[in-house]
Amino acid sequence: MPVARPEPQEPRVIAHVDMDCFYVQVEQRRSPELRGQPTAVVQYNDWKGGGLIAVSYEARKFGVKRSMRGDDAKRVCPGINLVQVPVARGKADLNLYRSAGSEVVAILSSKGKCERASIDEVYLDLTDAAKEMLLQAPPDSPEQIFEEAAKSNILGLPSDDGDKEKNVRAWLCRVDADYQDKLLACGAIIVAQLRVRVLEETQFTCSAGIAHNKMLAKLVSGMHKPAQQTVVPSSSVQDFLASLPVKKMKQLGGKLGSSLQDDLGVDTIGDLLSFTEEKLQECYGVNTGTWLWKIARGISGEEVEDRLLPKSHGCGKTFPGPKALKNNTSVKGWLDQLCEELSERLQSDLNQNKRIAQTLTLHARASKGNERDSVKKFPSKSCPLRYGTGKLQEDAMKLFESGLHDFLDSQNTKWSITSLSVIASKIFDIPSGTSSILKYIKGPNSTAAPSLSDSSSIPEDQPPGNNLYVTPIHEEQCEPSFSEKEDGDSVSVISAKQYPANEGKRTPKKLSEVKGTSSILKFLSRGQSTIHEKRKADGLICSQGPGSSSQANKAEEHGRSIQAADRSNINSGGDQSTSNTWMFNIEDIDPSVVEELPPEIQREIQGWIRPPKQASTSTKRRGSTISSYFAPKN
Ligand code: TTP
Ligand code: CA
Ligand code: CA
Repeated sequence: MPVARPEPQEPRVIAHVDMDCFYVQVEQRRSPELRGQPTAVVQYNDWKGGGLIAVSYEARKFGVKRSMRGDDAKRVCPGINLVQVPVARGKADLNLYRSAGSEVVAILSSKGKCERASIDEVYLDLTDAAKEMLLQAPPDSPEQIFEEAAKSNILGLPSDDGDKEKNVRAWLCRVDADYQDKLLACGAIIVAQLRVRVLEETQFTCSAGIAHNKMLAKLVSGMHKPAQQTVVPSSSVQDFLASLPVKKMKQLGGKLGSSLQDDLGVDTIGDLLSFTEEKLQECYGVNTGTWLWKIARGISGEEVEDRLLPKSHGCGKTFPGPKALKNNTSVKGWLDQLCEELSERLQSDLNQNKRIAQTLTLHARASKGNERDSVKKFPSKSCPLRYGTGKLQEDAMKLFESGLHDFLDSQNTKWSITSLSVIASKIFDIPSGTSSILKYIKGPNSTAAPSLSDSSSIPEDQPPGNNLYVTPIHEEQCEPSFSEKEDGDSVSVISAKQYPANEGKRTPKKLSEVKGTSSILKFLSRGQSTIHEKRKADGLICSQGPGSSSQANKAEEHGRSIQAADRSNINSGGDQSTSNTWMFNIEDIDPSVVEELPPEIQREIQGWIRPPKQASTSTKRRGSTISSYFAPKN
């Protein structure tokens, strides 16, 4: 459910930038003869010419749409060029598009905080840059307004008369404008400059929305496409929202939006204005009620996160119709392929960005028996992520088996899988200054102390996830994230998607008997063997995805922990859902063990330890371990 965040007091300048027909532009840069031509990128699947996933604006004029198959596109636009997405391991390989997106991000992030929101879009917080422009070189002469800025679309200004550009130039330089509009004008100029730089340096065009918050910027960035930008002055917000259909808002696309329409007769965001905050809270709860009340007024306090990298990695594939997978061998074959790719991407994230993922989740779509659309969903399953292709493959298969077991509910019936995906999430930066810990990632046999850069390349059989004791215990909240998912047959980029996962909690254990100077290695590897022991005993430590939360899982969420994501930002509580955290159970750190560790490790660990919170009695509840909860039912 959406949550209202307080609107910052100071006016902000936020932009949302989205690339135009992105995959097509990437292909047109590779093959310049396609420029200006009706072109579409089709997914890897030759049935009826493949499904279209990106369509050039020239082709759109003929009525070609993303939902079409290649053959249908050719019927409405015989001259269309169809380009197939690159293929690797029998599925789409999006690396080309991903790195093209990174080129753009590198440019856009030069003017302020930048949040990569999907493969082809970002949010920018340009408040400081706009303030600086207003102080140093405010726009004061309409004639000198840079041309791209003068082409802006300003909501509320007449757009269809012949004087549009003149009006825009005048608006950008208004001396009588209030401070907020002046900042917005500077923001519009900065975004226009950035867009020109993107074009010059990458050959890609993009469109943008510029407003005082993320919500409004996102709502208008696609309003004038391609290669244009739209500005939302505060004075135009009410008119704009008055006619905006509720379903246009990302968070209202589903059940909440339908309930607003069906139960309250709300069709546009503006219609919400006739309800008091109390009434909305009564209908939808305190948080969602307040959030609805605020969006009706164009208020949104959501911050632009400082994040240039994706929040998770994922790859998947669909198996439509006759391609459905019907036995463990074929599932394993595909999971192996998907995990191989995931492993490569995790390793390169680790090498390039020094980031580690904590959680592996498996999602599948399935049907059983003769039911075409089984009522019961295949449950998503998660477990702590172990690095190394072999381990990912092994764990993914166990997650699948566990999910299938629950899905079949002890029925001995035929089943078929129509989509599979593996996601690595809860990615966090290895804290800077953690080189001493990293030396030990190499594993118990490694006594050498490699440099940070050496040790960042983790050997396949020494997963940092286990050695470093990653013990995720919290359910992920719904929050916007840039998660990438590849799918060979219907390639989709998941953004603002949640993968709730209650993770397995390690059994608390005494470590005081662990002696010797290599005790951290024992300490760490001991944890690993504990996981293996439990895996053996219980089949698998895993947790279940959406819709399967239980008292037992909730109890896990309240387990005592300390976060060691960042030594300068340690706490033992707070909102852990919004930060990428690396969690230790406090019980796992035995002071006598710490004293025996090499001094640099002692310093690090002692810096993390804080007095624990009073343990909640709920954590002691019987059967509260994820593993016992998910032990196969007989
Ligand atoms: P979008 O930004 O949704 O679309 P687009 O960039 O192609 O076109 P527009 O100018 O309207 O923004 O998606 C970005 C890329 O992500 C798109 O080029 C292809 C890929 N994509 C998929 O593969 N599957 C999908 O379902 C969607 C929506 C996008
Ligand atoms: Ca786009
Ligand atoms: Ca997009």
